[in-house]
Amino acid sequence: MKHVAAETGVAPLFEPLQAGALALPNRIVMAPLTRNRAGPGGVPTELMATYYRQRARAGLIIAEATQIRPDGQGYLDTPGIHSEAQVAGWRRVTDAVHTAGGRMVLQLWHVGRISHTSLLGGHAPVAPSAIPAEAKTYTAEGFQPVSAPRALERDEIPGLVADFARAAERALDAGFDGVEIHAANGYLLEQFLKDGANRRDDDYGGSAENRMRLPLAVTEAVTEAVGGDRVGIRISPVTPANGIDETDPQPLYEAFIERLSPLGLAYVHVIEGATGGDRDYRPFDYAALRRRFPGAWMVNNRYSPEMAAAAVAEGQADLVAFGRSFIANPDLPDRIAAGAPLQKADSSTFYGGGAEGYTDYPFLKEAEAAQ
Ligand code: 8OZ
Repeated sequence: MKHVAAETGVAPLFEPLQAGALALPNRIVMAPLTRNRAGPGGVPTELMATYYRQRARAGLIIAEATQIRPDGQGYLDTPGIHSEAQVAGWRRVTDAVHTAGGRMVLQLWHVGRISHTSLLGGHAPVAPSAIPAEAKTYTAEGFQPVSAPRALERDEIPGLVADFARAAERALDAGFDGVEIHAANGYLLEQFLKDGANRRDDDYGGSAENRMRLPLAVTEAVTEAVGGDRVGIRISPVTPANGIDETDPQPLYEAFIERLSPLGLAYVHVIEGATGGDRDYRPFDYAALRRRFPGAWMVNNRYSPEMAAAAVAEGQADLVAFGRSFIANPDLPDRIAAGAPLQKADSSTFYGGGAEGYTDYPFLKEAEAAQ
């Protein structure tokens, strides 16, 4: 396949890379994708094991966002990593992926204010400040506006940090090769970072230094728990996802990356522009972030294979995460190597349901055989 890749100009995507402790055979990463197919109690299912096993040809699989504790859940049927049953369920998934030759990290998630009382035993979501988001979430009653949050008390913060670290330990117990901290897309850690959601007047709000304090404490605790070389972090400096906003993202994120750099992280994963939307949503100098980070640099948001190969060849990125293309093409790296056409993802089956639109996208060989 190597010679075909060279002909199509995508060869840079098939150079191996050591990212911290993660030995990656190619640069094509499966992005974390919420699919709302966990079983009762947020336990990963056999069907999820099949779905991820099918995608084991990725250089790295980032498992879907997974709540670190019950109040970190914001949508129906998302998986957790806080109960023994969830750990056992994930163990079946990681075994399946490893047996198929893959590598997989778990995305550690707390939604903060992006939740609904019906998912939280009647309680209000927790957030840096009691400011409701202009956003909807998916509940047993369908899409609903998120519930008004309450501000976390200062003395609740150490427990939150410890719960992230414990979730990271559980992820390794469940067989994951590492973890990715979800600090993007308007969820809890980004709510602390960005001034549109954080109006705290203690040492976790106000200045950029103060707003970075919780995300940094979480990253340090997770790093202490499992080793920085097994930790990545996902950021989205300018996204408006889930009603989030920041007045001055450039200096905030430059300072954040400078503070992350000494922790020896395996990678930083950046969503460029508006999540799932306009890459040029707001001007931002991503290269200025990259210059400040010594580890692997992963980019995401609507990359075609050709754009991805150019980004790697020109040194703008080490790794490229693909979302929609990995939903619709389980063997995406093989298709890219062969220059084969990509199947299109059906958005009506993204969230919830069963095997349809989940484990039934054909592999290249099946697609050819069917013609
Ligand atoms: C789509 C639907 C629900 C959650 C994110 C975890 O945006 C998500 C998510 C995406 O990071």
